[in-house]
Amino acid sequence: MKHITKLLVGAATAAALAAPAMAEKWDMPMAYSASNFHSATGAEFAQCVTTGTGGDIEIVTHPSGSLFPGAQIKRAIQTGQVPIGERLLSGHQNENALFGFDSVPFLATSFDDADKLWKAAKEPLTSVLADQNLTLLYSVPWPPQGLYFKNEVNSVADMKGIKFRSYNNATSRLAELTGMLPVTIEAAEISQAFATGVADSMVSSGSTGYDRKVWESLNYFYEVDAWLPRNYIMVNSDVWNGVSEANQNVIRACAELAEYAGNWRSKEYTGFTLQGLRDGGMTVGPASEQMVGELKEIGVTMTNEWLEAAGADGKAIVDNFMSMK
Ligand code: PCA
Repeated sequence: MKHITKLLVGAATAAALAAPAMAEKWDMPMAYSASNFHSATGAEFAQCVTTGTGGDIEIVTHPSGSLFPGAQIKRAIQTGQVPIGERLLSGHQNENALFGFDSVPFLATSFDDADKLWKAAKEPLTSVLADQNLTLLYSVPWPPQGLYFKNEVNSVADMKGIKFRSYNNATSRLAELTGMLPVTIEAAEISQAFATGVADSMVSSGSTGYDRKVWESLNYFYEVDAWLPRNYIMVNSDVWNGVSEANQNVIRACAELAEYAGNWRSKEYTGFTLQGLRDGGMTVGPASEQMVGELKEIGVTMTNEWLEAAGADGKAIVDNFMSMK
């Protein structure tokens, strides 16, 4: 925190001494509902930047996929259609397997381990993004992923033939390996998908089920703690390079605060939203031993597949992570 205070004070002084710059407005697309903790963290980050830069840069967040749906946000930033935005990078695993490091089943299953895995992955991921004209600002994990179903499920055999909502390659692969039928749907669209029977299950956090009131269609949430995927806030690098050093320092400091606050919120939101699912009428609890055992076997297959796809860089992340445990 000392580091942040120093940065903020230094930056504010520099901003006050500098000649007045042209005020810029940065639209920031975000894919998840306005009430979600990622969106709340993003709104605070935006306010921090707007205030900290003395209005030189005003960031305006657009949650719920209202400006761009999730799948289009990364490209929109890369091509300069928007200067900044938030994206679940594992949604782009087909571009580069490294983007899927946070969705490898049972590699990191707690907030502590997700934090260590992030420390191991941050540098290589930053450089992959830099090659794509993207500057990484901060990243916040979702709560642990569990399985949602309409009907009771106690084993992988019970999952056969169920229509499954996926949100990235890893979740589609999980569906295939459990005999389910994957269909990719953005979080913003899932309430309708479940209501109309396009899907009857998904893997996600209690948070997304709570945000989208899935108890209106689904009845069971099994805590599996399979992984904690992350959202990332990124800026177009050309835009970033045009920002004064003083304002870059302010933005970096706001990002550091946002990452800290977002982590904290994610933890708090875990228990709160699981209780919200219960209050909505869902049965919430740990998965059966049999189901966990079978899912872990599938996890081994998926880990090997990911390591093969991600090559030496992927192995280095996992080795680095293991050395911190
Ligand atoms: N919610 C997002 C991604 C992970 C999560 O917990 C979703 O379901 O789309």
